[in-house]
Amino acid sequence: MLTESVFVALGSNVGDREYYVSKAIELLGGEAEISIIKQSTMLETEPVGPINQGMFLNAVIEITTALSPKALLHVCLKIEEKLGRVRTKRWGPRTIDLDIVLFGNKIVHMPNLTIPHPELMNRSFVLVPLVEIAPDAVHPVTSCTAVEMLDLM
Ligand code: A4P
Ligand code: MG
Repeated sequence: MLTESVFVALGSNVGDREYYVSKAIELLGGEAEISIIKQSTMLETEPVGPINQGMFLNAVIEITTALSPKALLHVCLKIEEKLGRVRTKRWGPRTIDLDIVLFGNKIVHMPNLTIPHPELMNRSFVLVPLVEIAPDAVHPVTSCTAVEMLDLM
């Protein structure tokens, strides 16, 4: 049963960014218990954070899934690992980041998983594509919609 409406943010700033974002979406959709519902356009964004790095390509997708948050995180980490692997002897830089932004109205505080994503309200590179596909998506803690969160920035 596919019940929960979940939003996943994708970001890439290494290599063929468009390929990595598209491939990650394809791999998520290929999972038996995940259906892709909507996909935002890919936005080129300035890197946020302290490290001097290249421009990002960001997107947000809506999925439905029967997986638990923990099981979905496991799938995301598996896809990151698959796409992040450089075909040399050692691991290269991360090519794709998959963040679970919202998971229905669930609130999760586990050692390795926080939902809603703690930085959601501060990140236009997530809020802009989220507003594009789900302007009325609600943050279960603040009750703000995606549009309101973007307006508050
Ligand atoms: N984790 C906890 N909560 C979650 C969640 N809701 N979704 C844990 C996914 N993972 C979650 O490690 C992330 C770990 O966080 C996971 O193992 C999981 O157990 P990581 O992805 O290896 O580390 P990271 O991505 O380097 O760190 P972090 O803090 O997730 O970085 P961010 O916050 O993702 O920032 N600028 C632009 N323009 N666009 C970007 O996409 N991304 C970053 C990375 C920085 N600047 C950016 C962008
Ligand atoms: Mg991350």
